Amino acid sequence: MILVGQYDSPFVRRVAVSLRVLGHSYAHDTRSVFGDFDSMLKTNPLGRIPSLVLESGEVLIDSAAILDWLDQQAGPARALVPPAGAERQRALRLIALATGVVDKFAAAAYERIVRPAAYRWPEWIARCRTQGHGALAALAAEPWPEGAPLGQAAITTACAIRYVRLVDGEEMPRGRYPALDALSDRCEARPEFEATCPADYAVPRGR
Ligand SMILES: N[C@@H](CCC(=O)N[C@@H](CS)C(=O)NCC(=O)O)C(=O)O
Repeated sequence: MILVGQYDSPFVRRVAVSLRVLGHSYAHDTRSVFGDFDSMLKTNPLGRIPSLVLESGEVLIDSAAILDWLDQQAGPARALVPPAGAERQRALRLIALATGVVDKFAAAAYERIVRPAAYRWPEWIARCRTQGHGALAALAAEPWPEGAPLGQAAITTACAIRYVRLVDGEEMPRGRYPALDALSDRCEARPEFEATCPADYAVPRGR
């Protein structure tokens, strides 16, 4: 299998961590969605990451669809999202909040970093951050028991926390959400997270 996309994308990273947790090995294709755009369009017509190229040559796109495939391969006993019932509903809610955190802080980051300064819209940045913090506060209010088996809700939330700290660190100093600090610390200490830790955020800068 080949995982396409760099680990500064939390969507790529949650797939990478899940592959490792489930015991898959993979090659890593680190083309950039910005620097290698034309080439990326040939892998995914949307020009987005992540994609997962299977041994058959089939290309799965979108992290949710890739993670669904991985859970199908793992079977209900090992799947990272519980297969049914209230536990599944809760996991899907937390995952929606965590991916929403990424969507909102990414929108704010693109506005602050990628868009040329003359076109930036401060009220939009503030609105995105407010929405992101709404979801972070909701995630922080959830129980994240130490010693619980690592599931997709924790993986995606930890990837989202690291991403916010990478792109908008002043918005999430340690201590603002102590429960999320603890979850992040536990996850980031695991080998699957250490091996996929993004060093930097690589997007083109506006002027
Ligand atoms: N819903 C998609 C979102 C993926 C996504 O937003 N990827 C970003 C990187 S974090 C991307 O490819 N951005 C480039 C673009 O959309 O032009 C998923 O879960 O895979």
